[in-house]
Amino acid sequence: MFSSRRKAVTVAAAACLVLLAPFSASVSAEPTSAAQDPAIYTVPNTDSTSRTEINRTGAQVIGVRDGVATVEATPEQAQRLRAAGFVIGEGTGLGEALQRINRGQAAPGDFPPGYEGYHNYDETVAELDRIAGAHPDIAAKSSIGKSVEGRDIPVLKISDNVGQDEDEPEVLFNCNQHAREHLTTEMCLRIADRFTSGYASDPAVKEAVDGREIWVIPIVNPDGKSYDIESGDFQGWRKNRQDTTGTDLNRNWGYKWGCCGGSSDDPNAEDYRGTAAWSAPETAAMRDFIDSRVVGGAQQIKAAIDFHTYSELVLWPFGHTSDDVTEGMTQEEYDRFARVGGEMAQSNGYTPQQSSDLYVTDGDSLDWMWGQHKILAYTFEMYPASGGGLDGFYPPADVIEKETTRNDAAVDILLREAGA
Ligand code: 0X9
Ligand code: CA
Ligand code: CA
Ligand code: ZN
Repeated sequence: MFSSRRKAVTVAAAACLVLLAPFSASVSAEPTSAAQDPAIYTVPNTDSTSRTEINRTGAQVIGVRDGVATVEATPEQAQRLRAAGFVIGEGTGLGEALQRINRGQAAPGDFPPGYEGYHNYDETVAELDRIAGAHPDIAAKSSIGKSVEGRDIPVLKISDNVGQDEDEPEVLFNCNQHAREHLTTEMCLRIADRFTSGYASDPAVKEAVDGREIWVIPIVNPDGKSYDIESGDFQGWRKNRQDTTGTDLNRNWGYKWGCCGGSSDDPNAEDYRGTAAWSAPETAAMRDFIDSRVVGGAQQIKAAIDFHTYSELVLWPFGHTSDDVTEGMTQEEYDRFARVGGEMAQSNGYTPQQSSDLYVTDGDSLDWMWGQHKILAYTFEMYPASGGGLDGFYPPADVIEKETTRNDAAVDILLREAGA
């Protein structure tokens, strides 16, 4: 979708202006690629119903703060939004938004200046190897499968007697389903580091590691992550790298896949659900891994967090319906989600809500983890609370420590709750 962006950078913003104010446009442009170049819009006074409606036009809500939605849309999608009655203003070309962030080129495949503290794919793998090497009794690295382009999707297991499958509640933390949400990889690495380096000295860490089997998957979407930084400049990429347009991994999970207008069948849409449930090898690998944790008929993984950015939210299922109580969710179960979600949000200052309160989705990870396996599964939308567009996906590296340690207490709450 963004393949021709670099050429279209200056044209994108102009194209939006042309739509609204034809007389002010005096642009010498390369009109070919500008026609479908996406832009970022601000939509005030939204609620979950209108945000779902926005996503149904093919546009994508990428952040919400106090009802103000940040929306990514092509000019065509923007016209559909206007036709549906949304007042959306001019928009900022995605290329322009990225240009503001991309102040300096990095070496290809590396994070650019100001972002060096982030780990790319190779650095993440190396960090997991380092941790497993330094703490062989409590940490072990393996792979849950391969991406479209053949990269391993690494997983770190942390527990006492790590080589044995003990009868301890298991907890899953996974990150970076969406390519550009790089802060989440750092969140998973923080968890991996904290529960290993703290084991000898911190009694609370030791208790958690001894009493649980913790699985950490820092990069669910290694191809997308790598593509996003491959040129040395951020690409604003979200999906995986299947069939050039990519599939939105968080619409490709198999519980009521494509059921409810919460994903798109258009390969160019940011929430493209793929050709079938599990058509992406990355989600299929996640499914196979989680299915493999059924031992003696009982799912061993009791709780999970799928980390995303951004908006500072704690979300729980279901996403496919705005009903609290429905097939697969009793009032009692819903109340537990809300109670634990509220407690975690209290600890990190995020806003707790049902995921469909953000907007309706189908085929996301939460719905399958709970719907299929009764895993107490949450999605965290991390820092920032609002981002003014694509910037929200690219906070500089100096926020990493603060914004990942901010979730330590929430992680501890979930680990506790996995034993309840
Ligand atoms: O749309 C998503 O997949 C998640 N947000 S993001 O901005 N990181 O893309 C939210 C998924 C949670 N589910 C629902 N909101 N229903
Ligand atoms: Ca153990
Ligand atoms: Ca076990
Ligand atoms: Zn996401």
